[in-house]
Amino acid sequence: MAVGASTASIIRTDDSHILETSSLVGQDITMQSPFPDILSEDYPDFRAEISKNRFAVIKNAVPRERAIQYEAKAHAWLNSFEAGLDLDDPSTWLAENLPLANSIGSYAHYCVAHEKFVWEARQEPGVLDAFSKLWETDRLLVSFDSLNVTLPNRRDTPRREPWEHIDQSPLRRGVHCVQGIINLSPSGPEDGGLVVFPGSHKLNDEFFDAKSRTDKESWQPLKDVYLFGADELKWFASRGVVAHKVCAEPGDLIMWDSRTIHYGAEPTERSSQIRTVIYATYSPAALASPDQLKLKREAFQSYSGTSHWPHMYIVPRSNIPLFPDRTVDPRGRNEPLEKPELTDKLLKLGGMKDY
Ligand SMILES: O=C(O)CCC(=O)C(=O)O
Ligand SMILES: [Fe+2]
Repeated sequence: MAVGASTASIIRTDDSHILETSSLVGQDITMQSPFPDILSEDYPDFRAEISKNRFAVIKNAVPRERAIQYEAKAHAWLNSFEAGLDLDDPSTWLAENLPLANSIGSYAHYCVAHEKFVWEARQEPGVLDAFSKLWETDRLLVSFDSLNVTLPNRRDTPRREPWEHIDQSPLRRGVHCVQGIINLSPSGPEDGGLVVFPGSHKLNDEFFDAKSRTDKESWQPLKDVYLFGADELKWFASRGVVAHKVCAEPGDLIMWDSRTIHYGAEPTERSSQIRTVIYATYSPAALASPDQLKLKREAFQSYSGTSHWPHMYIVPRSNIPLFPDRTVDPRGRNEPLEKPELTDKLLKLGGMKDY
């Protein structure tokens, strides 16, 4: 696994994920899955569904009433920045009343990845059970990912266009990462939520193998994301791949294979539902290299978020974001509003304590 990755050095940046890979260009450095057989349609539970469709909704992984409490905490967090914001009054839903979002419209700065309620949601037994079952171990790491609170029909900003992508480097082959969304608000057909393209994962290898050499040179082993252009999507569409909006209720856990093309859809103009989700992905701790674990620990200690990945592709985010004109946001934070209780479980999931 990870042939060549150790020769590369990570340059830390804020929102961009740059890896120096000049020494890798031109080599055959595809990395096979450490778990080629992890998904099978023979399982008697949600794993069969993930195997077949590459996504699944695990109902009530979090009891509904606790999900509603996490949603309230998320909204209180959003309200902690500007007095002018009132989530019941859409006329106040303006950029100047909101913290800075990242490139996908979610909140990754201000130590939010280490807020108490986020850590509590990540330690929900039903969520841990699902990932433990999937990976056949309870020795897991969790991602330090972002919080998404999407306000529908914002008046000050156009609706985000679909941004179809996968969250696995084209150099990685097979299942390396299964992502999770802890869903805290209703997500019906018109509401904001995950859109997946079932079956797309089966076509990725063929698609990427056919790409030209110059395209391939831009791929990086620890840059686990690939954004598809309109023409590229046509290639998938002509092979029968179509979009599917995943619907879910508060407390449901959505899981999907990172090789499945997907994006987070904005609520349509017919929805008035605020979308609130926590991104949380888990993978076996044994897969983390010492270098990546070191980065993860540094991120933990500085309350930083990283990427969607728990054990690799650890890209620490600054907690003091920059405005578009590159000036520093004075609302930047060095610690969460409410610190989590550092339980044994939390420290292990966070990579701070060995199993
Ligand atoms: O917001 C979403 O539903 C999807 C976001 C996303 O692309 C991801 O978590 O990888
Ligand atoms: Fe994604």
